[in-house]
Amino acid sequence: MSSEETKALVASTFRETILAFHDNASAISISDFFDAVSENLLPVRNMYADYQCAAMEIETKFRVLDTRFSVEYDHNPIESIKMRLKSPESIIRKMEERGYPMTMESMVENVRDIAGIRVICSFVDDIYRMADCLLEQDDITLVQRKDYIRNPKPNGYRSLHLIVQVPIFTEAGKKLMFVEVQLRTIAMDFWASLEHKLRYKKTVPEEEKQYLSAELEACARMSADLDARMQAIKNRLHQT
Ligand code: 0O2
Repeated sequence: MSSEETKALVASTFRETILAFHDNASAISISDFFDAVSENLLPVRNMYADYQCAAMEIETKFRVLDTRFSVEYDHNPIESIKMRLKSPESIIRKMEERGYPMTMESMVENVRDIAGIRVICSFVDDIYRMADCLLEQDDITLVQRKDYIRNPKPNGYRSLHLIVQVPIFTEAGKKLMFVEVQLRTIAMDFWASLEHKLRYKKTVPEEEKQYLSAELEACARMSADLDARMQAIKNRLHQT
């Protein structure tokens, strides 16, 4: 079934349900109506709950590492952790752009960043240490690693990306879930948030966009230099 056909089928089923309720409006209580709506949303809520649990597992692992490091080395490698679940619109857009079959099975297999964790570290070496400590854990499987710190994107984007698989244990048994982990420094995160705004702002004229892209590229170089110098200071402090 094509994506358009699927959307049409879901929309017509939903419309029929609403109309059936509407035709019997005086006989049906509002709570039965909302119960019926939430029951129909259950598969989607279940799916998101699984991804949320997987992201929570990874987040906890990083929080444990941060706590252990603070005791062992008197240093907190992690500044903050952000979690996000990809919206249904973004999932569908990605599947359409990549030409993946528009089925649930294909979504689960191909869209591996539905659950995302962003770990903001103080220093570049913390990023690699945190990544190694996560990947050493025997319930974590590394599926893909992209090192945009050693190999920044042409626009200057830097981060370490991992796609991992982590088990979650639910009332229905064990499920292996994909989670995307992005590790970056504060400077990398600051840069990426601004660049993200430029990328998604549709109203910027082309000439202005080129100027801002060049400025962002220059800022990316400065932020890489800042990270390197802060790391060097930390290393020297550590030796004294
Ligand atoms: P959002 O809204 O953040 O989720 P792949 O899935 O590996 O085939 P993909 O998805 O391009 O290809 O993977 P990649 O390169 O690892 O990038 C995934 C995510 O990294 C993006 O997610 C962004 O969050 C971030 N990212 C990658 N490149 C850039 C960049 O140039 N600038 C900024 N600001 N962020 C970047 P999404 O799905 O694009 O968006």
